[in-house]
Amino acid sequence: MKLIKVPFCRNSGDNAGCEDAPAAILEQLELVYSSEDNHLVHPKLFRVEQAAVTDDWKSSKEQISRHIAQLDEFPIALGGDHSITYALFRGFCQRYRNAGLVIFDTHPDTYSGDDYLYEHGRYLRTLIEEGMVDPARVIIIGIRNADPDEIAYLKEKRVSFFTMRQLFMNIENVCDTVMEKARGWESLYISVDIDVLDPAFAPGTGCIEPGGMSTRELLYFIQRLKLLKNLRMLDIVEVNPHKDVNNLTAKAAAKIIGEFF
Ligand SMILES: [Mn+2]
Repeated sequence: MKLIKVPFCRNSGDNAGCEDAPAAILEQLELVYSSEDNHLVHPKLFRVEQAAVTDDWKSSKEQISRHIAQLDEFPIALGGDHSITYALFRGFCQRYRNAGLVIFDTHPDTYSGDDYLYEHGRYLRTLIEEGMVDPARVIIIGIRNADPDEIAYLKEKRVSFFTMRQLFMNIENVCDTVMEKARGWESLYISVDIDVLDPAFAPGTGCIEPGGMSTRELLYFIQRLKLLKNLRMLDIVEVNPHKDVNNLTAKAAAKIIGEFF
């Protein structure tokens, strides 16, 4: 397994400092001794690489895409803000065709403003608009407090999404539906925006939103989704160590990584 540090924060606005997350998450990973099915988690079992990012988005996105395109092992990418998923997924698509995305996120990230093409609040819309991903192969889980225009866009493009409220009513059913859909894709990419978690579990992120998932609920999804044979890559984004409390958020991210050993 490869852990790819992507210390890039495109918009310093609400989540400045999230470029420091890869180091913080790796530090917490040292304290994860096993996955919950009791597989050893140990530095000898993974390699850490860093994508050659700078302050410049244009060159950084090329570097990130190139880095992912040449990998031959299961990678977990550590952001950085959600804009990096644009570049990561683009590189991923050079290796795998007909890829689908399962995204855990509070927000749809389909903001319409043209000034924000690659921002973390719109990266998904740009992937769809550029034809990088078929919207029929996108599932978003955990939405709450979304801009109605963004929801309208999801509906127009027929993107599947599940709100927190739907999850609360029946998490098992939602997971069954997601599994059934995702297992039919040629390859699967999972993106975890840590703000999908309730701020009680993950306070260290830029856009906190009450009423989210517990770490336990996210683990439930991850432990089931990781069984899918077509799963090829995962990213974890929007962790911000500067806003964290007692490393809770970095620890949650590290625990998710630990499940892949
Ligand atoms: Mn996001």
